Amino acid sequence: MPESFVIFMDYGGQIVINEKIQNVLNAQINKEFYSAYLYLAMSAYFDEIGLCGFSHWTKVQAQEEVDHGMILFDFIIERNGKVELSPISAPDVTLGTPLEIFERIYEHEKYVTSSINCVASMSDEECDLASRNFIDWYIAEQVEEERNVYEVILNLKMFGDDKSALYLLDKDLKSRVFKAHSYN
Ligand code: OFO
Repeated sequence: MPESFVIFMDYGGQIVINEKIQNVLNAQINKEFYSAYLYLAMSAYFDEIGLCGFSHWTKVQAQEEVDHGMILFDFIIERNGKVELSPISAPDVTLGTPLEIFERIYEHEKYVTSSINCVASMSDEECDLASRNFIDWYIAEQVEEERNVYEVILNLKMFGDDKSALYLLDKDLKSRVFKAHSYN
């Protein structure tokens, strides 16, 4: 019997989460909360420079990231696993123009996508189908997130130095509404 199957059971015969998957899910919780910090730092900066719509958009994104972390948290508990919270690093905030910041967001989301993909492949390798099924939601969510960020980048590139276009985009980003997701 492969080792990964043995650790599905605890001493009471209860089904528990695969330990390797538990570790990567715990690491993913940390990445989601770090993402929330990063977006909050950007939100504060946008507010400082008077781009209230950009500030609102990144603040809503921070709420979404907390949500993503909490869904992972609830899943580990649901699978009788152990949540392990590690320190959240201060965000490395090298701020610049809205375009530079959104390009940075895009790179960050691509990094998160690769991390989610690793959780999916590890779940396959470990035959942990419950986790594999669970992580599908994140895979779809990353496609949407990357696209949303990319659209803002396209707009910013198209507008160039046009301040009135930036003003209109700022107004548009202000309309973003936070939608809570949940596990279960
Ligand atoms: Fe920005 O994404 Fe979470 O998962």
